[in-house]
Amino acid sequence: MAAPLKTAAASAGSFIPRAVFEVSPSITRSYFLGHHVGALTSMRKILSNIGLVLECRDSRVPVTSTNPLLETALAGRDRIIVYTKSDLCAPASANRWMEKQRQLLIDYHATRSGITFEKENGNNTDQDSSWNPINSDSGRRRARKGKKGADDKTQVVFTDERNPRSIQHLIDAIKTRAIATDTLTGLRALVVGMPNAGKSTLLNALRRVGLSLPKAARTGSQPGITRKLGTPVRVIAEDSASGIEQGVFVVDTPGVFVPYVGDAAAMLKLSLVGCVKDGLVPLEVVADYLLFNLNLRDPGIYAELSPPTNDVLEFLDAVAVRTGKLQKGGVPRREQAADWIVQQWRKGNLGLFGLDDISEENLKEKARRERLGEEEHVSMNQAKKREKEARKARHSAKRQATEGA
Ligand SMILES: Nc1nc2c(ncn2[C@@H]2O[C@H](COP(=O)(O)OP(=O)(O)OP(=O)(O)O)[C@@H](O)[C@H]2O)c(=O)[nH]1
Ligand SMILES: [Mg+2]
Repeated sequence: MAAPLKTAAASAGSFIPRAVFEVSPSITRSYFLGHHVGALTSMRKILSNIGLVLECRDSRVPVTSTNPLLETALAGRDRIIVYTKSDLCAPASANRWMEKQRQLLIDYHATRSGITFEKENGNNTDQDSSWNPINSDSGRRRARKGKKGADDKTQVVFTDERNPRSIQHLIDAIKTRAIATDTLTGLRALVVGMPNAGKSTLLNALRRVGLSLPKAARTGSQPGITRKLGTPVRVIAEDSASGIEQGVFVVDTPGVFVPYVGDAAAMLKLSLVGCVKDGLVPLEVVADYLLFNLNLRDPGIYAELSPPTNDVLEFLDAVAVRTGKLQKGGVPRREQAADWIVQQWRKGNLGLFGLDDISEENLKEKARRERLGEEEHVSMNQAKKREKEARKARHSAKRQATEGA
């Protein structure tokens, strides 16, 4: 989601940001690890005991962090799509804009699952109701069955783990499912998603808000913290009076990446949000992509670190000097500076904005392509072949650079 911040020209005089980011097609676009494959296999094995899937996607890349592998592997199960880290998408003051973005995503998923929704009356700026999942009571009133045999299996919720209200709305949505589920053992939900999407944090938050219990899953800022499927953890107590027999349990899972990212720009986005291991795509390239995005919004965001620039080396040198990341003789440590600046953005210290362009036209076009089967799905063999070709291209570019030096 591209947050509505000041325009670059407004705060930087005559500075003109790059309109396009030139990304090398040979960057690594694969991060499919052994434990990703293992996790998929384990998930399939326990699927018959799972009544609900909580599919986490990062709100900063709500479309790019979709994993078709997971969608396919878990197809047919009731599902709630949880857009995590919504606090990092836009400042709290951009309430109306956020609500519009949410509505666009809700409409997109409704189109995908064959449900059409009536638009709400006017602008809903009420913070509390804006968190509502589409199948909450108010959401359900707006839902109408589509013509193509609608199913209402997909719900959409936005969470900020530090906002208990957003977590409570998810709990309410899960409770509705639990009441509708007739089970002697309690509803079991599987929390899935790309690496580092915030799955374990979500499980902990559900437990904290739902039961006032301490965290049960390990979390961390790098991908790959969870390596194995967890044991079921209770997040909602049994409440026979409300029809929730035995309560609700959530099973944490390792993040699963896709075999190959067809679009090089998407790989940059996933690298910037921390979905792949830092360094897989060179940090200076990731920092350059961040600089490109900062400049499109407002180079004033980094005014304390560097004058406005489109040159990443100039930028990193200025950051290194400002933050004391220098080798002997005052030579800037560019890689450290790149790492530092990327971490600052991830923490929300360099503007709150997302990277996918969530416009009505884009989402409609995406839904259309999906309907027609035009979205690219790369098989494992194709992925390996493409990665091999990219590796060759990287090596030959390196060789040419050394020969030319
Ligand atoms: N700002 C913000 N940070 C969050 C939120 N949820 C998770 N995080 C952070 O995102 C990072 C990843 O969280 P995890 O819960 O470990 O992610 P995961 O999906 O379990 O990651 P893997 O197990 O490695 O696949 C951590 O640094 C969390 O603190 C959120 O709602 N807001
Ligand atoms: Mg985890």
